[in-house]
Amino acid sequence: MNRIFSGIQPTNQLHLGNYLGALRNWVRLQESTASQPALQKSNVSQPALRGAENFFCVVDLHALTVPQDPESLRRSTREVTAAFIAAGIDPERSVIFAQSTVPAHAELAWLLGTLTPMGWLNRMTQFKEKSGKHREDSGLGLYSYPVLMAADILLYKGTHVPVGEDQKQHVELARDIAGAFNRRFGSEYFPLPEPLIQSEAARIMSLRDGSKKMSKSDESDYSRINLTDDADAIALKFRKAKSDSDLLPDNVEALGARPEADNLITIYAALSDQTKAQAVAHFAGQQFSKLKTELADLAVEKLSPIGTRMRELMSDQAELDRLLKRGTERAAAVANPILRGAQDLMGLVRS
Ligand code: AQP
Repeated sequence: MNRIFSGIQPTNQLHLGNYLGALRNWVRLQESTASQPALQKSNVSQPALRGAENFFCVVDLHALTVPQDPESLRRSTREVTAAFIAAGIDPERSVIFAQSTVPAHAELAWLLGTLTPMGWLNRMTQFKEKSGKHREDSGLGLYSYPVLMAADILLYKGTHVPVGEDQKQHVELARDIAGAFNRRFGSEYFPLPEPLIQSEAARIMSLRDGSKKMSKSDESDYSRINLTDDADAIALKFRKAKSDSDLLPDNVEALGARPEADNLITIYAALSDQTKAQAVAHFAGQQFSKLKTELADLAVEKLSPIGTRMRELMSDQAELDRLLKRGTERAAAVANPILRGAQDLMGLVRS
């Protein structure tokens, strides 16, 4: 049985990078379990995932690896749930839940942590980036984040993990940990999960600095387009986006030396479902301002319905909580027997 697992941290509002790098792809994968053409549209070159089960998780335990205000975390958890649904994840066809409501995630993470050499974790670039100069003061949770992520995936015997380019290293670590478990306990218990990375829009960059990833935790709100931004905010942010003074090039290779132009062309191509080469051809020889204007119009057209639906969903917290609870029950029904199987293999006595 193929199982798709992915998650997003409720660390702040979701942005265009989360949408193009993750959410939109999840929706297409969800559709692909019923129809093959949608999968092809996602640029994911995988055999049919028909019949796969989808688990989409609000990974609140991961969010806690950096300091969170409790009230903001609660709000973001519901807001991210609303974003999943508003973007097109159907809570009936896919399982949507909050990570901390299925305690087996934390339990399996402990078990897997006992098998994970520190040398593997020392190689993780996200820890290096997030801990920065304060490595010694960083929490253990930030360091062991990839082990929890491995547990998230393996707890469902996940086979496919749609993520942006930035998370590929963590999925590869999950494969290594699954392999270590299987070798140690003499069984092919966990499948080796595969990252599903779409080729275009895998890494959307900050609007203020084309060398930095668009991120929820960037101090500047002008660095990202939030899914709840209104038309004026979207237009203003694209207008203020960093640019250069040259005309736009007529070939994709020339974008290599122009990170900001590359980023905006990538976003335009992704939102208009074109290849980058098609988008480049469309703007060849034009001013940067033309790209910004067309991009703003396109982004408003694609994102406004999502923002509107999110606001509607957020106005009925009881219904959101009901949907999350239902997701928790469905997730736990799959996760708990898999955790018990791992405990048995490891020799733990269960009452
Ligand atoms: N800029 C991006 N471009 C493409 N994909 C992205 N993703 C995140 N940023 C981009 C993808 O979104 C999914 C969820 O990511 P996450 O929120 O769990 O963690 P993150 O990658 O650390 O995202 P942020 O926005 O940078 O959050 P903070 O600032 O809280 O760390 C993943 O599939 C990711 O690849």
